[in-house]
Amino acid sequence: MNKYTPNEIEKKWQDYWDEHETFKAENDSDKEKFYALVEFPYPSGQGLHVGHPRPYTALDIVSRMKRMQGLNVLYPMGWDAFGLPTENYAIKNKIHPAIVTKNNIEHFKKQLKSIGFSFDWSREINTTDPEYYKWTQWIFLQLFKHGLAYKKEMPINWCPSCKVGLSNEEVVGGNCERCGEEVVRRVKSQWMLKITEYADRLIEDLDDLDFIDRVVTQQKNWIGKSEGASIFFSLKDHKEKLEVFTTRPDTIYGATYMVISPEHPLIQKYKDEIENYDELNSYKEEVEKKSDFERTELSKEKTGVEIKGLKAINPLTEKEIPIWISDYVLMSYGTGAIMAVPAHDDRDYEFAKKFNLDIVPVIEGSNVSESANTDTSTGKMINSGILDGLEVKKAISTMIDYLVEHNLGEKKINYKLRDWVFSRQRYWGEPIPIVHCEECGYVPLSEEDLPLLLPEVENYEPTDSGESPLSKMTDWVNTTCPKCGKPAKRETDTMPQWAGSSWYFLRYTDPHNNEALASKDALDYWMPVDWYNGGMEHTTLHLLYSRFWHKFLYDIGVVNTKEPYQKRTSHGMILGGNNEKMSKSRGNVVNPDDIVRDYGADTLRCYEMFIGDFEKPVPWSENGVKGCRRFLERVWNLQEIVVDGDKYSEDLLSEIHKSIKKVTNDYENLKSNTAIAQLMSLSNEFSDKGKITKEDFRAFLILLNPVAPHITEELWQVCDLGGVLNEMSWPEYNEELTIDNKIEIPVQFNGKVRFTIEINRDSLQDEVIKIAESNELFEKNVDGKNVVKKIYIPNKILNIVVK
Ligand code: ANZ
Ligand code: ZN
Repeated sequence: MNKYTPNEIEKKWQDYWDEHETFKAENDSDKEKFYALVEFPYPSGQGLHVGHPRPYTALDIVSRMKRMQGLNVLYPMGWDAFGLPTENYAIKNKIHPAIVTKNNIEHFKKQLKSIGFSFDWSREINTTDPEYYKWTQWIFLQLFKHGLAYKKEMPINWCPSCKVGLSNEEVVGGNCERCGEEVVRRVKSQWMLKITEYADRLIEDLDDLDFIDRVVTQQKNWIGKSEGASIFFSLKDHKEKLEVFTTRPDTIYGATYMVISPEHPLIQKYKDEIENYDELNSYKEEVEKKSDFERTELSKEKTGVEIKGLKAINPLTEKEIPIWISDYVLMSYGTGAIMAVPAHDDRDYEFAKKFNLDIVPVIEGSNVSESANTDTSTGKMINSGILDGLEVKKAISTMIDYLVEHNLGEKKINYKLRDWVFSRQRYWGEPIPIVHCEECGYVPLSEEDLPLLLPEVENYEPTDSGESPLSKMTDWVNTTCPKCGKPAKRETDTMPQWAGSSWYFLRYTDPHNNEALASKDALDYWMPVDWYNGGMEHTTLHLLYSRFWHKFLYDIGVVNTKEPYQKRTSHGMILGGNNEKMSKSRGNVVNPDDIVRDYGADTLRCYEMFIGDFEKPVPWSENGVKGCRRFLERVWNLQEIVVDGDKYSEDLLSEIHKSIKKVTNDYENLKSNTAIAQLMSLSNEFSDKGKITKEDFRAFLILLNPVAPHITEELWQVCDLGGVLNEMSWPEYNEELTIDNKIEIPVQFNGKVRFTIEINRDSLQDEVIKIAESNELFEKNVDGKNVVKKIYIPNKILNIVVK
């Protein structure tokens, strides 16, 4: 027997698969399809990380199994290659970002190939390829033509270090998601996409999908649908109404003051009447430096200024109440104004305490100040005029009816979701195919002029004014208006990183199409993606954005499914050995190349699947890697005990059928860890027995193949098992043979379980009683009394009645 030499074997089979296009998916096929998708990587300069292979292996296992089950499987890979790190690297090292990208992709691809994933490489895509981004631009034009892309002066989140505008999603805890720098606000004219128009559908259509619960919850929370009412408060001595949004119209009798956002237009409008305008203005200037996150943090000390010279009237109590400005009310949510109910809202309570404002409880026993009960969702209304005595729920609907009837307000639904800021003032992104003409405004390029290529620039540095580097390219910027032919200027902002990934799964179905983003036939056949696995960090960004684009493409008849992905799962992170996130600075990074070199790709794959529950984060362990290598060594040695025989060994029959059932189900449910444990146990039985038939070994190798594709192919060949493994069919099991013949049943005495016995399934009553009586605990429990009854419920329980 030869030694197990993964480096030789693995290369050999990878070349074989390449040469035979083993994993090529067919577009014109009568077979049932299965589309498995993993998030395509950003080809960074660091190369592959051991975190990448975890999800890739998990769906590789599913893909390999499904192929052997007779399905036409599409399992593609590509590159999400526009983005800041590449641009920053290009700036620093004075290399064109396209070249940096090309080099990084080469490196990534080599690494991925060395791990033996069954990707269909003939469908590789790259978002920075003009043949690809032509269609990203095409989709943008459709959005524009349908009124879903518009330009707006927006206070945006600005990262002073990256010199780039960030979407809310890219601001984490008030800091830039990429570099960690504190984000400030800045007003810029930005391209926006109207994702809010799809808010309801993005929530409702989740019901028909097979997404894991935490993804569904996070998406719903992010969209943040809240139902309530708009209420109009009058300004004293004016016709003006101040509109607020509240989810609790029932608490209106407790509204003792109002708070408006420091940016609220009311202040400008009544500038002349307001006595302390300067004070308000300087407060506003302070506030503008803060992010929304900081402003609304619960624990923060409350600040604010009362507006002198303006008062509001509570429409129900008809009392005159003060109006304040405070940073905790955001201009970007609801109407930018609230009625403050300090007795039942934490922020209002702290604010009222600090500034000595009236606090009037309106729900019995659920005052914020009485910390014993702060649940305001139930209880009886008090101090509340027409609502007195009503339950909260009833009070809400009663108040809404009252407000509507008296023209004081209306039912209202609000969303936390904001429109998507779609411009970046950077070079390395898709150019936005729009021209600005003094006469015609924003004019789309004609579709024949796509792709609009990124021009070559000398310098990729963003300008200090925050304009894109493209703005310095006057030759490129100055153009003619596609509509009237007069001089016009090109848009110099580029698209954000999320653009290319918002539709890439469509391109995989037909990646070389020049006429359309993909052919109708290809889309009809392959969509939706049957199973998409990706990181939880992409739940509110990529996953939501791509669902939005897909729904739009559905509306305009480009795709035939409402949703892009039928099923969504997510993996836990692989941490460093010290349980911390792997990072260069912590010095705990493991390079997959080293593991492949020292132990082999099959060991890496096996270890990443055996390491723990797929959904949970888990620390890396070199010992665990060694354990998996030892397992594969034992598998390698099994070739010594294989003898001729085209049937399963009689005494392994049950164990093999059980393994087929368990492994098949486990793979299907992302439980490869327990599947591998089952195969370890089966291989032990094989070696204990000392002799197995070829058929025994065939079943075992096929089951292990999705996890360890190289060693299993090699053993198949070495043992002369016929053909090549990947062309075999997945083994079937016989349910009857998987059922354990031995079962345990409890024995009760006067209704209490005293011990259990092991019996053969379907034994006769007499045999069962005999076994029970022979147990030493039987006489002890009879305890000298008379046995008056013995009741046996087959395969379930034996009841003994003593008196
Ligand atoms: C009165 C009230 C009484 C409120 C009470 C809450 C509890 P969600 O669920 O997040 O939609 N609010 C409205 N607009 C706001 C803004 N621009 N900035 C800050 N807060 C704002 O929350 C809705 C509630 O948040 C609204 O209902 C309003 O306070 C506040 F016992 O009105 B409520
Ligand atoms: Zn024009």
